[in-house]
Amino acid sequence: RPVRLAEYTPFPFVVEHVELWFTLAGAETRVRSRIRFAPNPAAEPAREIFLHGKALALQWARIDGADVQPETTPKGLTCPVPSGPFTWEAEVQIDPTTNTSLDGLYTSGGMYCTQCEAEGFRKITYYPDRPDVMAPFRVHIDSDMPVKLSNGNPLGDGTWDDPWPKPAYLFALVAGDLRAFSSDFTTLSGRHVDLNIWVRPGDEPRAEYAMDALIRSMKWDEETYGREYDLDVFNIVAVDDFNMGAMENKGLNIFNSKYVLASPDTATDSDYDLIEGIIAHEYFHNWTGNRITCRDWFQLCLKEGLTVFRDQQFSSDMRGAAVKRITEVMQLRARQFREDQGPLAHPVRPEEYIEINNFYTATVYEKGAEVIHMLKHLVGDDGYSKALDLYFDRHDGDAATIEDWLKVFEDATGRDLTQFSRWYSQAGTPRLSLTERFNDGTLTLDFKQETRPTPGQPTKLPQVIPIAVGLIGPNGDEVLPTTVLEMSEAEQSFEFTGLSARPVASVLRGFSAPVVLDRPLDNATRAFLLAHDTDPFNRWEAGRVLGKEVLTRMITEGAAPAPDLLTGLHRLVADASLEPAYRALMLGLPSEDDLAQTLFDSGHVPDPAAIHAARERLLDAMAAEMEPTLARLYDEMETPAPYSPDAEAAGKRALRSACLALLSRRDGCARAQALFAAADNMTEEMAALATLVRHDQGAEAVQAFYDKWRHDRLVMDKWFMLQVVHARHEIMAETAAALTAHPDFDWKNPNRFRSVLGGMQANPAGFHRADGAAYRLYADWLIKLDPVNPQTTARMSTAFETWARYDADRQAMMREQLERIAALEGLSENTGEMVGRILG
Ligand code: DPP
Ligand code: ZN
Repeated sequence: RPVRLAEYTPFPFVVEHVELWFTLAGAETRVRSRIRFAPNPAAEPAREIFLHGKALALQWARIDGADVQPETTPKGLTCPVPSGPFTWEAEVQIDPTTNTSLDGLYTSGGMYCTQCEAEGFRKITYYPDRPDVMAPFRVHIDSDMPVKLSNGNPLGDGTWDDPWPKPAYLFALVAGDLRAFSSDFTTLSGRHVDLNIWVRPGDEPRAEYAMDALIRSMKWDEETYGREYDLDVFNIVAVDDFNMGAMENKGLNIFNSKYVLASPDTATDSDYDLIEGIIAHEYFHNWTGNRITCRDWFQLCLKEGLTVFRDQQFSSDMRGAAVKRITEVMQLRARQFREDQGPLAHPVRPEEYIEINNFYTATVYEKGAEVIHMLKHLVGDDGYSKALDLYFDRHDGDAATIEDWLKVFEDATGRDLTQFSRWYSQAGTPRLSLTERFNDGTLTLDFKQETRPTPGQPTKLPQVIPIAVGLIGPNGDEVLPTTVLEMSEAEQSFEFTGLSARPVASVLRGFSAPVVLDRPLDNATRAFLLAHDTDPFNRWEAGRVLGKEVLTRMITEGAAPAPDLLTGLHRLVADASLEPAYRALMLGLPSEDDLAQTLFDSGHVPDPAAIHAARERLLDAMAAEMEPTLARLYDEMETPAPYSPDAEAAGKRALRSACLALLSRRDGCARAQALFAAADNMTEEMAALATLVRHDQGAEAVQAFYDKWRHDRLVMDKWFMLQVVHARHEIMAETAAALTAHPDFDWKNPNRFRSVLGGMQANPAGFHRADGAAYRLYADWLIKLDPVNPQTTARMSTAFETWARYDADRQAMMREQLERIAALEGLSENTGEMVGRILG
């Protein structure tokens, strides 16, 4: 039975204080609790209490010191209670050593750690495990582990006190043989904060970059949002077995070690970039998520959309706005548009769920951030600042809602956001179509918006769409700088008058709204924008759209690669006035998955092998057209030793790697062989290895890489993934199958599992091979993982969400696998819900 937003009721009690005693004793771990409850004045009075609890062996329970015998079920317990305040005490036994779900308290590589979001705390003790119940916690840890950590400030001897009321999902505990990489920070108002990143002995030097990112995040949040840290210590722990990227537990963030540990020889530029962004994200949650949390899980985007938006602003300040925006949009299209256009489409604020863990989605996170991006466009920078100040002022300490969030914008700016709020309730990506007219010095843009039906939402209402537009004159000069048009009707026209010649409009600059723009333009006009658009995002976008159109014609009409595209890209790549990172992005083509969706949208049945082949032909043509330039850039973009992860150096390496990939189509992989032998950093070592594998020249390098790195888990994840992603599509399934039989394929570790299975998804022509071999292999592994780790299984099932795009044979084969999974006895609710929704 689903949980519904409409059925929200407040909890009848408030929790005044929680005290927990942990005795960490392997399979016989004990948790004793003492919880002070009082009636909630904002709720109907209740004579009994319901506490969540899952897989707990209750030893005893008392209310106000007297033994009670609550009624227990697999989901929790119910117990009669006095009419006034009362103290609940209980002791449970749990077994973290066999907890492979990585949810609740579990062990990883000999250490104890927790993951409580969304509903893991109920596997630790009986408690009202819902985000609107907030309380201060004191925690005592009894264990022979040398390091014992929990939330808040240390009182010594394994005791921790967190004065800030928090929901149970922010609880954390860690105990293990750990070492700290330490530093400190003094806040604006003079609070001294000890900073520690806890890692396994020997890994300390690999935490240096994460610490640097943390300090920059703390400073940035003070300068940009006026938000200071509020405890005496901030701890981060790196854990090898983790379902998510990281978790923002109050004062004790827990991270997947992949997003903490980095050294030049083991981490790529993209790893450094991710570490910086995720450290910032979790830190920023301290205000947007922890101090102000969510009333219920339907409001997840309240904290996630906003925190993603904040970490994007931070990364943009650290690494350059244009490149950052382009990569955000690429991600959004790859994950969120794909979700929004398929059977899993759901609103940014969903209205029902069976398993909330299935809603940590690109829609809640990335589209949630885009909605804030639009809000900021609509109310301006000042309006946004005022609204955020009001939000922190008004809601500090609250478990808030999207209504609260929108209200601060209305109160701070005087704007009515009633229609805007549809962005939170309507699923689906709006399609914006544009036609243009020019008459007597007036340019008219006629827009239409349409959102197709999504599951449970057959009809859609018009949304408010901020459309940033600029006009470029025939000589390439900007005749109108960026202005934001506000579209709110289904069809709406905008006029620009007094123009002496017909300009070219640059539309949806900076990707001002998460929509699909459908604008018929000839190649020459697109090439003009590619050469002259003054908005760097749209300049890149012009190349992207042109690339998509050229590829579509190559696939559907057998056309040749268009010279407009080749010469346009060549000119840009050679333009030394543009940042290398930007030029590297220009060399990227639309992904195979993106092309499949585009073909489907225009009424074609996508053929994954044909898409792959067309893309290969276009890449060959690019390499042929640009060879001398690429060869020159390959040499010029070499970065001096020692390696530095900064954005400028990373940008050069990105351009160099892009050149390498194209040049290998001309030079028989000579450069890749040389680079693989000489590289002193993981970025280039991986770039070279990927190129070799792609050209079937990787066997020796793959073995050499293995011999060199087999001791390093994080590097081995890359080794597994790379071989699958870059395998020839004809043999991808066999490659993946062989890797899953490798002795180092520790499939219970989510990172390792994702390296092979995620790699399969990233090789669409291989995944959709006509004989269905990859579908079967993939489903076999989901079936194997589900009883062990339902959360990761459910998330990985999205590989099949695009089944409806394909031909009848592929559809039938994918559905057969989905039905095979759905029919399993004992299938988890997590996977059951996902598979059910995907099947429709
Ligand atoms: N740890 C996840 C995140 O930070 C869930 N809160 O987004
Ligand atoms: Zn988050």
